[in-house]
Amino acid sequence: MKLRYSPTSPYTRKVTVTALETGLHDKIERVPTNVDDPNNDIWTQNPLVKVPCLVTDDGTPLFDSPVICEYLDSLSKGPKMFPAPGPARWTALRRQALADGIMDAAILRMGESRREKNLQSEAFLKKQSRKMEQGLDALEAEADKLNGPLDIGLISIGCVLEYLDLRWPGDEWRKKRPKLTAWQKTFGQRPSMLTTVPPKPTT
Ligand SMILES: N[C@@H](CCC(=O)N[C@@H](CS)C(=O)NCC(=O)O)C(=O)O
Repeated sequence: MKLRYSPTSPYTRKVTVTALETGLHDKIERVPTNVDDPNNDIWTQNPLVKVPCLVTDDGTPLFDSPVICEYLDSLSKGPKMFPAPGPARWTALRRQALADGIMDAAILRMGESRREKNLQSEAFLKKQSRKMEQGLDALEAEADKLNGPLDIGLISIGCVLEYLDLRWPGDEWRKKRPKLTAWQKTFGQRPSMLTTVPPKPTT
């Protein structure tokens, strides 16, 4: 399998952590991918031209991160990151959606904040910032319960929190969120998290 990725993508990190936790990491060749290069294969493999994109051994491209993670999970002969149908599965999928939604808002906000000042929409920036804050508040509210067996919900939360440290350190998400802070401190010590710490961004 080949994984098209960019080094700071939090969605890619979800996939890599899932691969490590399910024991599949060695089966994946990693291909750094510049989505802005129209000659890059990503343009034919993912019509949305986004990473991560996993090309399976039979050449099928899979996207986006929830689909790739569930595909890897289906191959896992060891631990499973997607619980069987039932309440635990819905909880894990909801948490994944919440964490991914915070990533989406953080990325949209970053794109907007990089436009020339006179083109930026203050209302749009505030809207994305509010989504991030509300998402984090929701995570703080259930931080006491983030202690079950490892699953895709917890992986996604761990990845989004460290992505905010990378891209929005000035937001200081830990302020007023002591339970989530404590949870992340422990979760971030997992070998799969420690070995996937993203490089300092250059853009
Ligand atoms: N929902 C997608 C989001 C993927 C995504 O937004 N990836 C970013 C990199 S972090 C990307 O490739 N952006 C390029 C673009 O939007 O043109 C997923 O979960 O994989």
